[in-house]
Amino acid sequence: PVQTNEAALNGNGVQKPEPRLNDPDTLARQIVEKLTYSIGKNPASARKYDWLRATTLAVRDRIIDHWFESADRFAEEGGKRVCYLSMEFLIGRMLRDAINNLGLTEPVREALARYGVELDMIELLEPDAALGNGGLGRLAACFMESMASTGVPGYGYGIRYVHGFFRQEIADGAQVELPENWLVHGNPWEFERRNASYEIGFGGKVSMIQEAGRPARQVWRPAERVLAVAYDTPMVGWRGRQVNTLRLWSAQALDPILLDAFNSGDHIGALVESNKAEAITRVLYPADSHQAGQELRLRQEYFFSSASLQDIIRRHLEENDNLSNLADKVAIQLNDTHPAVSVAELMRLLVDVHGFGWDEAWTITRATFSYTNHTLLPEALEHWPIHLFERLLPRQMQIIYAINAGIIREAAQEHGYDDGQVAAISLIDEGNGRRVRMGQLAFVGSHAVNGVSALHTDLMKQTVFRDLHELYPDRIQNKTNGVTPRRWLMEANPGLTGLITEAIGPGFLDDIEKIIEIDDLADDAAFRERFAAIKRQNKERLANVIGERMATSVDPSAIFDIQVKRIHEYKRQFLNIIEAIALYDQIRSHPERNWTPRVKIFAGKAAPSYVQAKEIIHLANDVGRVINADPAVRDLLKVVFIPNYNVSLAEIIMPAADLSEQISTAGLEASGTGNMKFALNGALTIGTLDGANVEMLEHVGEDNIFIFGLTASEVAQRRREAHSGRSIIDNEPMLREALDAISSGLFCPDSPSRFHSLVSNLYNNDWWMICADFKAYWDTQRTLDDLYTRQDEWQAKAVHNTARMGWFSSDRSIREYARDIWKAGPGQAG
Ligand code: KOT
Repeated sequence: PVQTNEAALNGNGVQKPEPRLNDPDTLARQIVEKLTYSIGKNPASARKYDWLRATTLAVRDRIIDHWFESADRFAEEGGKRVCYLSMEFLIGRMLRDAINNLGLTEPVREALARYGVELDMIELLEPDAALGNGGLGRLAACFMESMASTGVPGYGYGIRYVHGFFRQEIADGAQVELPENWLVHGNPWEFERRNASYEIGFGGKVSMIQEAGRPARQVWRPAERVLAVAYDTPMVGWRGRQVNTLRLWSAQALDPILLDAFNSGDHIGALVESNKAEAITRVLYPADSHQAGQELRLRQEYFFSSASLQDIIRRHLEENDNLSNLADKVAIQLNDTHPAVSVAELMRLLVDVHGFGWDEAWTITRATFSYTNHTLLPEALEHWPIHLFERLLPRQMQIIYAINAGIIREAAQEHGYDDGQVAAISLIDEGNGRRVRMGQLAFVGSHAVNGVSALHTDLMKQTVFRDLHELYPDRIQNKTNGVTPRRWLMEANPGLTGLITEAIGPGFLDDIEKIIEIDDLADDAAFRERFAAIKRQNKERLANVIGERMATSVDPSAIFDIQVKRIHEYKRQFLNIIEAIALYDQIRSHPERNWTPRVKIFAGKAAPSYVQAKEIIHLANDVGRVINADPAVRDLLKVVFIPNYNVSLAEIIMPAADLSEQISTAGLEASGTGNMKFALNGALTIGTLDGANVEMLEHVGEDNIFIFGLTASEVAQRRREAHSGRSIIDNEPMLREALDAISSGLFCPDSPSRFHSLVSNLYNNDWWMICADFKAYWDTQRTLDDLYTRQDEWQAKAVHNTARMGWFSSDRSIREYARDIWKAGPGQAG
């Protein structure tokens, strides 16, 4: 019999593993143990990929210890939990983040070095988990990390897409989309939880039933049912103090092989059902800031909302007698309207399944939910055709009508609303073919609604939610976005992190706002030089990536002027390209002038169906090909488009920028978060008064940020006046010549008319104010050229940027949500 050590037995008589030590010897031993017994290789025969897997498994063991401790602590404390419902989590690679937060970076590096394996090299082999499109999904990932780091018991709920965001290649200058396959080699970070699975219904009928001695109630009998199966991924907080859970749902057929069909020889028929079910979680929709109106998308939204709510309710009932205190124990945050059907689904579960009266259920629902809006763009606001909604979710549709009737009754009886005012707040848009407005549903079903920057929140009150804001004036509040300093400073920029640690000690690692202590060092020439030397190294690293991936050489002493983000007309990559062409033209016309060398770097994906965005990508590539090959510019200007922008590429790009382009048409970028990552890493910003740029200006000071262009209210004014670009172009020779160059086919001799519609849109309309803002943008760029020649001044401003960006940490955002909206987490009564 196996000898058990008394001291190692816990209360249940179950043997507990020895605590794992974190020295290089122990780590080396355990990594080799994983290599041997989990992977079946010995150190001599192991390939790089085997070492990655073995290291991941050894690190994972330590995470699991902390994970159980956190779960036990939450259960013991009985405090309020936060559930973050998001269709997207753009996590990126996980190993470096986990190792960093556990404080294992150096010991693991040393352990692997003993076998001649480089940690930095094997980290690159991990697939980049791209379960999101851009800003909204990356914010969810930063929030998960910050909840674990600030002690909030946070649970992420989302979808386990088999195929994440598509891979982008550039062929002859154009975007090509290829399927992404992050799970092909398995995923060591996830744990399938077969015991946490729920039935999700679609379609069918609703009927009233009357049982003896009970009130009549509605019963939904779905025509189709699929199974949602949970996969859990641990999310490690700073210093491993807390490990939270990201629970992603995967769709499976209830009966994977319908035995009847199979036995009768209909193999194909048997598999159709399971294919249809599994299609729900097969692929991430790649449309950012544009509603994907397909039925499958609505199925995805309901699927993960219902599974998450059933899970939340089940856990609540394991710990409580009934659901009447749900809102005291759980806060549910809706990340945009993608999970907004949850409002109707929770009502259904409370009323139809758990027997609550309507009014009490509504009180519980509103107290439980809160909703974050991430865009004001009309084309991105979700509104589902009633006929589709009704066919797929008949009972939820009835509930939405009933919620609407209640809101309208209140508005008419208590506030004297007339028909026009009622139509404005209604959950049903009667205008174009009757649709359910998901933003309105999320708003009325929540006790708090927030925007993601101060400007965006103000504009929400004035535009999309003007009428609901009038009816419920206390509901909207601001929560400015933030980014996690662990991934975006410590891990992406170890050089800068080391310098700051030497200068002010490690306190800023636990409280990033202490980074302000380097502010005075902007006046210290020796410090500035070291700061600049680190920037130089990071630029060399990026220059190497550009050289390897694209066979283009760029000079790290030039200004690295970078715009990386989704490609969208409102983000105005086109304005940046036009400026590059104008500069090209000026350099050729005035070779005698003292031009400051510049490398313009672009990266980002276009939605596959977004024609103009794809043309902009094509233009950037075509322009780069011509300019980079022209000996007349003598390396004074390069234009580079790096393919396949993702989180891992961002980690190399952010630390390497001198200049960050945040040039959206004012009023249209809800917040931006790339702007924060760049500035934290010491880039200066050229930007409009839009989104969080406004607050960055307040924090870094007007001498340290370069603001140009129309304000949001000026943009709105011009749009009302039916502004067009023609007269501006006629009076601005540099702009006209740049546009003429594009139209002439200079950059696309193979297909000279390729960009005609892009250019003619500027003449006829200029909806995005590219012509209107061109001159101010050009002038500001030339000011920056000049400043760059005075390196002392430039670097002092760069230091001020890093020093003053601490407030833009997602730890600060999360603490505000916890205090003002969730009433959960450290220091809250909950
Ligand atoms: C996409 C579809 C519908 C509704 C909203 C979106 C959306 C908005 N996706 N990403 N965003 C961005 O979210 C970021 C995080 O709040 C913001 O910083 C950024 O400005 C939004 O564009």
